[in-house]
Amino acid sequence: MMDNLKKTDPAVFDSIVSEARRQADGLELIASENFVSQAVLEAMGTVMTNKYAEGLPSKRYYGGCEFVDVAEDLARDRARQLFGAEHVNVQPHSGAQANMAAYFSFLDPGDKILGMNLSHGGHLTHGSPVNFSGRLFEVVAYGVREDDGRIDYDEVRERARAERPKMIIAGASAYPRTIDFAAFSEIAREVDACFVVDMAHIAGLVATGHHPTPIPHADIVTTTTHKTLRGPRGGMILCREQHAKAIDKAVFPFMQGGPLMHVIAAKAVALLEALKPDFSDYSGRIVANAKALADGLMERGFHLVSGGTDNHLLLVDLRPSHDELTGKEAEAALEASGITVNKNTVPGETRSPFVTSGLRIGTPALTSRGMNEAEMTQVATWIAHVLEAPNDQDRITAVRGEVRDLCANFPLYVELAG
Ligand code: DSN
Repeated sequence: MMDNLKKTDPAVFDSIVSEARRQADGLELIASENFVSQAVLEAMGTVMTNKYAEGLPSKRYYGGCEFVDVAEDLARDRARQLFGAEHVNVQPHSGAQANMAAYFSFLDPGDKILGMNLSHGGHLTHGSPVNFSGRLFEVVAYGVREDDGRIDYDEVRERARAERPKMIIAGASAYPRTIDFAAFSEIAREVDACFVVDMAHIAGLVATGHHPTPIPHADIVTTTTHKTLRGPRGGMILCREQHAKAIDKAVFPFMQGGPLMHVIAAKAVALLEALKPDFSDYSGRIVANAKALADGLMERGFHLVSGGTDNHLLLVDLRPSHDELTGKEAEAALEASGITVNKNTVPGETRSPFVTSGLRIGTPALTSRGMNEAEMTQVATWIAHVLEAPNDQDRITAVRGEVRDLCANFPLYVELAG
């Protein structure tokens, strides 16, 4: 496999093989990552990367688009079917760009938006001052309640009434609980705000009914395609027919040039996979695995924000159980043990975002490898063991070996990792 690449550019070839081996030999618990199928990988590595196709199927600015049109139409039709949406644009290169297009289909610079506080689980593009969203719009934020780590819908309503934002955005990158989209929608309607949902993290759960859908409640729904949805890295926007023109124009020509047709072809493949019954089983197992991991960690003394999880991720607040241990140190000790997670701020955070007091842990990728609750309990045991003595190199080496043995029982990309 990849003989031409190996010959032309051995350095890049080696980096790819090493990355494949890293993915295969370790436990991937970053909540936003997943492993695409071989079919999705194949679609991405094709001649469709050669084609310029500004515009939409049958309405392009270049000739020769008849075959990329087929792939894009398949992606759009399948996404509409999967999510029950009236209109879909599959061209955004990423979730951030999907959000930018969604905002600019409704807003002008300087308008006010209400989004979730990043340190409470929101996302950079929901109004962070270091992101375009915080630079171009006036931002007010809502968060979670300190005592139970849940979104405070009363606070959202109060803020919305007091601030009269032009847009409210719901969705999160580190929120372990079900989001009440109907409640958000009611608030948005009351203050005459446009309601946008960023369902990037939970898209696969939404597609299969393992999280309530935002589609009937939101004006616009954005997502990435590579998290729980298990497609190629990219973005997508779903909306009601009445917003279709504004969304399509905000994607192109406002925000992007040529779409990545090889990625759109791979999105079509992933969406076909997501329509199959076994994807629903897979999504259910993601949630069951997250619950098993949460239970395993709580039994071993860890404190989870909100006391558990309803979805694919959990957020560990290290302060009550490991007062001196930072998220940064915990991430490094686990990484050395073959367990990849990311440090994360927690509600009421007292450390910097580069240090943090928390860990975000998610189950989509390990579930794709076929792991189940028994393996999650084992992972919880290893995490507790390593974090009890994060500087103990012998302990880290021993766990690294055990992790490698477990991974060998759940092979991944065998041809690549060798
Ligand atoms: N970087 C993604 C995540 O990890 O949640 C969000 O964009």
